[in-house]
Amino acid sequence: MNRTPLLLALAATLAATPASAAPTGVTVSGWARPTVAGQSSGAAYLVIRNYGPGADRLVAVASPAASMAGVHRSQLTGGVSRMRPAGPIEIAPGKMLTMAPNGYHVMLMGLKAPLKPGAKLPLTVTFAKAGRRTLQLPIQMSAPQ
Ligand SMILES: [Cu+2]
Repeated sequence: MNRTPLLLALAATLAATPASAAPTGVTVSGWARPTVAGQSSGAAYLVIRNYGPGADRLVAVASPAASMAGVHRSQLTGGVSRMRPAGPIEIAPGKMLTMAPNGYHVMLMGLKAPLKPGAKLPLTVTFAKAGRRTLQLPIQMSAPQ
């Protein structure tokens, strides 16, 4: 098991903040891709870190900006990219899940308005143990650096 990237990230966080503010449990960030007028679906990508002592599971996503949202996984099959519902995703303790184009993504269906670059996408993410988090994801062309 390779824990180095997470440990480095954790060490950087510990250096920057008092020990009492060190992350525990699950942290979530992410971004969403802009869409154009007339585009009814879009995608958002989450970065989930599990600092807790036990595994947790991403069980649901929802957004007031779309009539339906769900986690999908894209996979190349015979040179063709297909996506299907991912089902609950388990994040083991000490692990990080990074969603990205052509992999796991949050599929937004029935967008009520275009996702404009520079605006925010409200998204609620539910974990089996950590419970519900409400995020305001930046809308931009590519993942934050
Ligand atoms: Cu999808």
